[in-house]
Amino acid sequence: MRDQTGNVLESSVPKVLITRRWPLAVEAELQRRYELTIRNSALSVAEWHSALKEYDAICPCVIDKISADMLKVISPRTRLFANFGVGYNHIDLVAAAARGISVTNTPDVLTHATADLAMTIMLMLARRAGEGERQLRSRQWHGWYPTHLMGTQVTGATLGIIGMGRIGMAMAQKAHDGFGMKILYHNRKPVNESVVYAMKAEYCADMQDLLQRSDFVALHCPGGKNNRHLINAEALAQMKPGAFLINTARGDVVDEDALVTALQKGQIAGAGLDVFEREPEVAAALLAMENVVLLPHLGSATTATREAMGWRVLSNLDAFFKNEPLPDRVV
Ligand code: 8YV
Repeated sequence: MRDQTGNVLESSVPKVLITRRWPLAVEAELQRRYELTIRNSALSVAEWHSALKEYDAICPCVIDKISADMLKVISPRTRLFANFGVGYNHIDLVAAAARGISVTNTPDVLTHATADLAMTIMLMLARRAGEGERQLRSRQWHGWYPTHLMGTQVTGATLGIIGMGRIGMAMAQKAHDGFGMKILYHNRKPVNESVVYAMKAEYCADMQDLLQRSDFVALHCPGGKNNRHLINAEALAQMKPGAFLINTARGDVVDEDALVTALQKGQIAGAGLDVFEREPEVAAALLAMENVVLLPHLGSATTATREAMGWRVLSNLDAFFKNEPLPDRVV
């Protein structure tokens, strides 16, 4: 739009940047409501700085590491980071708040998709599904025999959940109701929810207690500095030799080098990882191990869930630009 003298006028439609392609239906709706820019590759520090001067809201995702350096812009135009995802350990919240930028996330909508994936990994690990498929596809399967790829029974085994939040609870419930598993959990404090009582989940104030008693240990706590390397060499040494570790939370919760050593020494039976410490890099040693399930951060990757995440971001953007309370405010 131009004024009477022909100067270009700033549009009153908020300018929004999404840093990657999103499900098409959500992109289309964003386009209808906002002046949308879709970026599909990583932004350099300089590009972050100019984006902060140009857009009213930026919608990052887990691969956009928004450090204090990225935010070193005086009076940014950006007032909101509407994150596409529930985890926000990739955003320096203190630096964002110091610049007057609010942050929102997308809780609830990815709970079941992520818990389903944790179940998938548990079953794959226990029943050596990846190993079997690799064997068959490489034409190394020469027929049935009684001791072929014998695995571990999931039904009736003990599952230890570290981080009994939404996703931890959903996995516990699926494991308990569907597979008759005994549930142990470690959390900052006991969870006062009827579903937790209904499945008779046992609270382990001491994580060591859970590690020593679980056949499967599933991580569902947030990433970031408070939980960095929560699962280190000492923790791994507490696990049963026949136990499996499952991580669909954040890569930095596990000391990946210590995990490799524990697997090499046979201290634990295997590990299933959907997230990695140096994502998308994966330790070469892990790639070579048959008793390890490796997935490329698929936790929330269903069509319905990724769309729901997009709609959830949209509702935060809409609330923000209408000056309404943010449904999923983090800071
Ligand atoms: C998302 C996730 O796909 O939401 C999260 O925290 O880990 C994933 O399931 C990712 O964060 C997208 O930004």
